[in-house]
Amino acid sequence: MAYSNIGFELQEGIGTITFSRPKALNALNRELLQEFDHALADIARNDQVSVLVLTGEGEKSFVAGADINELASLDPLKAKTFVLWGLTVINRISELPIPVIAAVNGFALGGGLEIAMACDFIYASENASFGQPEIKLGLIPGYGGTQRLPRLIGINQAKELLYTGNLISAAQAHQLGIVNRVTPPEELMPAVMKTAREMASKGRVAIRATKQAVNHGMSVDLATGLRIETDAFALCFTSKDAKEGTTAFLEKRAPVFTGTFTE
Ligand code: DAK
Repeated sequence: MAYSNIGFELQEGIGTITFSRPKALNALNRELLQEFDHALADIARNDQVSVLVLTGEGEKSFVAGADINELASLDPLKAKTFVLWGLTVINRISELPIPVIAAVNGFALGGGLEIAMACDFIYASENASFGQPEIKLGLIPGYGGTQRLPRLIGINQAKELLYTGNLISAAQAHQLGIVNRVTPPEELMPAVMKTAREMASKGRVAIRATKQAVNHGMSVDLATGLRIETDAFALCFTSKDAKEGTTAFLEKRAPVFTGTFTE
């Protein structure tokens, strides 16, 4: 599939998807979501991609939310179909077996913040801003904002952002725990790539097991979460990476992980 609303490149095992509708501040229209959906499905099947980075074209915006032109034309039935499909697309991010970093280079609003929150973590440039402004449109978030934001920053902080629709700066988002790291704009991608390379050098089976244990464990009680971790721990021993990692340590050399999800 040829893409015209996103870009994709793969270098040294690190895939980068760039949201690319700069005239609309990379707002999510149906076509962009279709392309994004397709790219995520491809990446899920591609053993060459060890880490995925999501970012926006230009210096102004990551994603300025759902395309308001399209939202304006919805009726209740279309709204439900559209939002369910969009949510499926965004859930693909958290379900990918590899780490996904959001490199937020500007506005991350509405669906943009929801995409970023579905990633494993967020790095942001100093000029980034964040918000769930749906309330100003007479709407509520449709792609997980009422659920992921309170889980990320706590119920009370989330309600204030959701009820006011106010935007917050990268520094405030960092303070609230939405963002892991804030950099000057020109240092954002180098910082993201450095972390991505560090993760790409690790065993992909162990990374996958970690992501599954954390994500599945967070939605259940602690005892169940600990059982999930136990099973994920045991799963690591089905891979040659566990042997390689422990042997390399004992032989005082760097490990070379080659395990795949399908071995
Ligand atoms: N959709 C469409 N076009 C957008 C857009 C958006 N979300 N955001 C910006 N643009 C367009 C502007 O219309 C403008 O286009 P032209 O006039 O040049 O043709 C261009 O991008 C540049 O924007 P501005 O001129 O406004 O630039 P400023 O720097 O002055 O302001 C801004 C930047 C990001 C503060 C402002 O553009 C803004 O407030 N944008 C809207 C942000 C927003 O409210 N986003 C939507 C969040 S709601 C659901 C499905 C999904 C959702 C909900 C329900 N169901 C199916 C039920 C999700 C909803 C959302 O994400």
